[in-house]
Parts: sequence; C-alpha cells; structure tokens
Amino acid sequence: MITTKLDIETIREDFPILKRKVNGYPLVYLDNAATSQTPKQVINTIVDYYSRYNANIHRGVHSLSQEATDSYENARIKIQKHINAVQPYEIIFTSGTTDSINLVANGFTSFLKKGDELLVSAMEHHSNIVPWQMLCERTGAVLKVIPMNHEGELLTEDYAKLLSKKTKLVVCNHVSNALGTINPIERIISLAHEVDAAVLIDGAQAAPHIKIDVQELNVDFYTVSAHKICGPTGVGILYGKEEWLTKLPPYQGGGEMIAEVTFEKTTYADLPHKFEAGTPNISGGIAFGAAIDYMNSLGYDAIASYEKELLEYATEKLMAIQGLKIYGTSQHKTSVISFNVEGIHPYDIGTILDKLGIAVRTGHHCAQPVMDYFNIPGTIRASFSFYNTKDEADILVEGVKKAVQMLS
Ligand code: C6P
Repeated sequence: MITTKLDIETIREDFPILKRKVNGYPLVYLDNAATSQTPKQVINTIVDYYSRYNANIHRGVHSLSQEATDSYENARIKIQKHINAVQPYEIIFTSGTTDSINLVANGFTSFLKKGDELLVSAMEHHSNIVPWQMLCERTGAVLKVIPMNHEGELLTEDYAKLLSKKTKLVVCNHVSNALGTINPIERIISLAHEVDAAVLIDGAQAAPHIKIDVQELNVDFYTVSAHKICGPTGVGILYGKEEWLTKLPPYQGGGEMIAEVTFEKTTYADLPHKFEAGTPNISGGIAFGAAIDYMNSLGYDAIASYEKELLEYATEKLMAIQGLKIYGTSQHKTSVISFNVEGIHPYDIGTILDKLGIAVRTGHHCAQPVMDYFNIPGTIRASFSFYNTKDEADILVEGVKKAVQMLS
C-alpha cells in the first residue's frame, strides 16, 4: 500500500500556537504526550458551538437544544466508527482516561471478592494503578504486576504464568507514556480471555498514533483522552463491550442517568446515559468529534510513517551526545524519547531547554514505578507529533548540548 506523504508546512498552518515565541525563541513543542496542540478546525468547532447553538442536551424541545444534542450524538457516532465499536452506546463520554478507568474500577467493586486477582503492567501511568489499588482495598482482591525488561518491554511469558482462574481483570496501557513502548495487547487480551478475565486497555498514548479497532482487538474496555489527539482537555471516552456495560453498575448518580426517580426507588437509564450523570462537556464532546475528523483527514498510516522517521532521526542525533542514555529502547515504539544525561538532573536540562523555547516534560511522568525500575528520579521526555519537523529535532539536540555544556 502506498502511504500519502504529509505536507508538514501546510499542516503546521492549522496550528496557530506553533507560530508563537517562548522566551524570545520560536516555540518547539515536544510535549505532545502530555497534551497535543489544537488545530484551528477543532478550535473553530468550539467557537461555533458557543457562538451559534450553546444549549443543554437531551433536555429541551427548543431548537438550540436539539441542534446541540444532534451534534453531540453525532460526535459519539464518529468516535464509534473511528474505533469500530459495534454500537454508539458502547461509547461513554467521560472527562478523560483517568475518569474512564475510575468508572470501571468503581463498577468492579461488586464483581470482586477476597483473593481474586488483578494484573497490572509494570509500566503503567498512575491513573492505571491507583484506582485498582483502591478497588483491591475495597474488595480484598490482590494486585499483581506483569514485569518488564530493560528495553522497556513486557515479559509476556511471565505474564502467561501469572494468569489463573483467580485472575478477574488485566489492565495495561497500549503505549507507555514514559517509554513509548507499544505493548503486544493482542496477545495480552487473548491470553486473559483464556482464563475468562476481562481486559481494560489504557489507550491514552496510543490513540494519537495508532488506528484502533476494538472489535479486532476483542478488548472489553478501552480508554481515550481527547486532548492527546488534537481535541480539547476535559473530555474522553470509555469504550466498553455492551455486555460489560450492561452488567456494570452506574458510576455517579444524578440527572440524565435515570429512568425514573421516587424517594423509594430509582431506576437507571439505558446505555450510554446510565454512565453520563449531569451536564456533560458538550462543546468538548463535539470538538472531540472534530479532532477525530482532523486526524482521519491526515490518515493514520501517513502519521505513523512520518513519526517513525522523526523518531529514528532524533534518536540517532541524541545518541551521539556523550553520556546520554535513552530509556525505552524497544523496536516497537511511538515517537517518544525519554532520556537522561549522566550526572545531570533532568529538571535542570528541562529548565534550560525552556529558556530556549523548547517544551519537553521532565520528571517521573506520573509513572513512578517505571522510574524506580530504572533507579532514576525521572527523565527528560521529548514526545513528537506529526506537526513536528527534523529541524525541530535538530534544535532539541543543540539545546541539550548547550545545557550539558552549561551544567557540566
Ligand atoms: N499522561 C503525560 O504527560 P488524562 O490525564 O486522564 O487525560 O490521562 C491520564 C493518562 C493515563 N494513561 C496514560 C498512559 C497517560 O499517558 C495519561 C496522561 C500525560 O504522560 C499527563 S500525566
């Protein structure tokens, strides 16, 4: 298959923020794993919503409310089609991946008993650790860890040995935010299903880079945050198989999630509303749909092939810096480079890079167990998106060299 090449100069025109200067230098934005930038197509969708049809949804008979409801539900359908869910009501709007995971963890309270087991990978974000620890505290279930190696790859044979009839749930990220590793989730899911365990995949870092097909994956739950794929903050989704979402109890009580309320008893609404209490982030949901349209207009194959080029280029250049070590060296990686320079604290390099207009993240990246595994306080993380360029990779490399010179 021939992949069309991205026209990066034209694409960059879509992102007004890329024109700004920081500390007197043109912005080099390499913190895309924390949050991606927003194209004008998505910004305009939000402006249009507030300018023309701002209204509460699923409630009024008036025209504005119906227009807003239609747009919001249309966004749900776009997301359903994008990840190939069977039904639109298998898409639950949430405030993001963290919220989606907490929804499932809360619901599993009634499914687990003392001695049941949950498997979590060694390279999870805190969002995919802490809610499960809280679930274990509530139920007496036991949390076990799928180990990884020094390349930052999960040990699938060890994983297979951890699985048993006691395993009720396996949770794992599709892509590690701290290392960039793309995990073999197809195998993780199929092995879990052999012991009848459910699987939740945290797709926060995969959705910007990989086209997801939840039916092909046969995954039970999958989470996405809009702000990492060119959408707004404060909105995301939980995908759940219909059979699981039907079984799962509601997360929060309130308006819109009910069928009927009396002081004696409340009955709950059908999917997806059972999980969507209160007024949602309406403009955010609609703009999430616009972000999906934007990503698909570029094409995931073209995005992946260009980001691979950027990853290889930047990796090679950074590796040439003496004392620089990259964490996360799997062959299966997204365009994330986590690194340290011997004898220098990551925060100090990050601060100097910022003075040069280069935005990277430094620290533990909300993945402290990963840092503990490598016995480091944190890393400098440069995460590239499709709108970044090789010139920007060069600026990063020169910036790191300059920082090293100043700090040595
Ligand atoms: N990681 C990062 O800089 P929210 O905040 O709910 O949208 O996403 C949480 C989350 C969950 N899982 C993974 C793998 C993630 O990377 C994140 C967010 C950002 O790495 C901000 S901490």
